Amino acid sequence: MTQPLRLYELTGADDSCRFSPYCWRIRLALAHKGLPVETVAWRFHEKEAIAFSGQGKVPVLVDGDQCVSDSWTIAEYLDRQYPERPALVGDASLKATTRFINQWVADSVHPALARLILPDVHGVLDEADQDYFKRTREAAFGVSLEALAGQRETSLQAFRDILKPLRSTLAVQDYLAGEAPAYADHIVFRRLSVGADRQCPGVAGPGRSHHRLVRADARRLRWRCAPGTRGSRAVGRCRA
Ligand SMILES: N[C@@H](CCC(=O)N[C@@H](CS)C(=O)NCC(=O)O)C(=O)O
Repeated sequence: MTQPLRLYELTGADDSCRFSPYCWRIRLALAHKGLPVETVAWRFHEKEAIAFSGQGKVPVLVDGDQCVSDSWTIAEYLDRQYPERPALVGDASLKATTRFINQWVADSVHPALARLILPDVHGVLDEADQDYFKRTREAAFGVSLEALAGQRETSLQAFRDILKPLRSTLAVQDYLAGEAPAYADHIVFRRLSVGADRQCPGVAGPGRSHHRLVRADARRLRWRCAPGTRGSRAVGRCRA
């Protein structure tokens, strides 16, 4: 494999504001595998740019003549395609647990975090995306973005409560995957780091105590992934 892989990632009005946790977990997955990647900034209104993938969401990964979408499918693909490199979802037993974490994050952590950050995300989007984002997210959550902004304190407490099993687990073991980080950790870590991003200062995360958790996680992962994402520069390395 000589050609870098290509990863389509959601971005705000500013090209460097890449806030999608689904895309970031694939960045981490590629770094974990040590695979070079070129990222392509993608916005909600650019559906035709990823139409070749047969669906309308990112992340989309292009690897030579192969195209894969959906973060879980991409992680499985990378393990299948690059078995000689460090495993992401791993053997059958780790994979089963990782699938649960993937689902827990999608069903519980993501909606709770979304209620906190959607109003800010709307503010950092390209103008051409803002109406679509407001309409679809308000329909999905059954509440206006303005009302969500007014419920921040309640949403923050709910979010912290949801993270309790994560805090308890990481108090007694270094990684969700066991002795070394794997895809289970990548799924969760980037979800938590929303709002701790220097690239997206317009998106306020869950606050300082939460940032302490993120910093602790960053140390756990020995996070070395260079944040530079402007244009389609390659992603840095992650020594996890
Ligand atoms: N199950 C998918 C979810 C991906 C997803 O929801 N992506 C969002 C960005 S975070 C998206 O592309 N949304 C497009 C839209 O809402 O039109 C995965 O795990 O990759």
